[in-house]
Amino acid sequence: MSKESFRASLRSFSPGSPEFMKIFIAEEHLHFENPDVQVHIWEDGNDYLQKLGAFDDVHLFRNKDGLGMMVPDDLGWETLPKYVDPETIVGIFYSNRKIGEQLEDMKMERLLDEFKKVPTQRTDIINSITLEFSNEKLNDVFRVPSFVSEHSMIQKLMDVLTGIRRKSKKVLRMLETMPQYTKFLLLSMKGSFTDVHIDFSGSSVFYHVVKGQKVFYVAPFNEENFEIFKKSQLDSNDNRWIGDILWDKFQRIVIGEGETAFIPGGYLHFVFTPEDSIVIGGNFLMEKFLKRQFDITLHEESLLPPTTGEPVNESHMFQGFRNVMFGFTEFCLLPELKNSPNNHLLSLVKIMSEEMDSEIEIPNDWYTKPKKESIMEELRGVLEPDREQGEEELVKKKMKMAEEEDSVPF
Ligand SMILES: O=C(O)CCC(=O)C(=O)O
Ligand SMILES: [Fe+2]
Repeated sequence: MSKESFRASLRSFSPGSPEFMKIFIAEEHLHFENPDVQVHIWEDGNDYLQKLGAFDDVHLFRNKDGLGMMVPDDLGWETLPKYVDPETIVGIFYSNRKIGEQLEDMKMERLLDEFKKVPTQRTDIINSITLEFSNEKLNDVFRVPSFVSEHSMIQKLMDVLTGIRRKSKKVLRMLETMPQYTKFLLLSMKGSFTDVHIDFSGSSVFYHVVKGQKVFYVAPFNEENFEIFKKSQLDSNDNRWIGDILWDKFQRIVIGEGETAFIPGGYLHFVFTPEDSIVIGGNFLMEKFLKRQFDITLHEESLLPPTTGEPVNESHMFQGFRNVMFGFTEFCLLPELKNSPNNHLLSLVKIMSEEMDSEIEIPNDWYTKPKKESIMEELRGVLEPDREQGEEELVKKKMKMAEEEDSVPF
């Protein structure tokens, strides 16, 4: 059918529902093309830095050689119990059910049993995309692509903190509670559908298909797309599918077995799984996308209920994003700037000082308000050297801060 009738027929059903999927699957491969979206396809990961370039576009590596990523050769459906404790509780998502009836938890063992059923025996389509495997055996035999460890702001912060010889209580606490988002194991049944979203805090993504196949539909982060996305999420009266509203912006990308995709921060995407799939993927914050990471976080925070307490959809957020920004500023950005000032660092200072807010309190805050204020003050001092206090005063302030450091009640 024509694109317009395909679109129109999808409009009658809710995204991901069995009726929607029946239509979608028949023709999805024909109707999502946006020549403005660049997808670079590479044979392998050798010279990945050169290939990724400024990392403004999506990249697909047919083969993981050269990426510096380590994945066990025998990883598959039969060997999963060896790598993930069968007792581990896994968050799952019933892709075919109504919103409100989708989320559940189950043991890994049971989840794998569900995958053993042939598709015709299955009553539900299960998509499990939230298992972070740092605490599983898989962690010992997996290594993220070098690009991720080299560009992750969290990794940089971890490295600096780990290198501190006499660690204050605060530093130890930071290391213990550092957000971990680079290692997810995704198990998706054939027919799974993940609706249009932007990954939490505008984080960038690597996505390696171990078994099966995934189809991504991606639209770049730009003002227009982001505005439409925000509006559609905020307006509860508008129940049109955002995929329909932004239809022509999406480009379809097939990620086959053994292939690895890199997606820059902020890209809108939705995902269809044509075959049972095992994926290892992860999210990382990048200096390059600092501003949009703040913009997207602010939007996510605006969706939280206005009441205090635990936000309902907190699990979909980069928990501790603001902790990481203050930590990064204190331990990476400001010291680096003192050692070797350059324009890149100055541009980060400018964004940090505009976007960070000492008034915002988050669950498990690493920083007290006065400490946040003093970091903000230091940032302003960098931008407006006239404001900078005399050397003596600065030393005094630093000593006071150091004293405070160990008295922060965690
Ligand atoms: O594989 C999927 O179904 C969704 C992947 C994704 O976009 C995510 O986890 O953010
Ligand atoms: Fe995603």
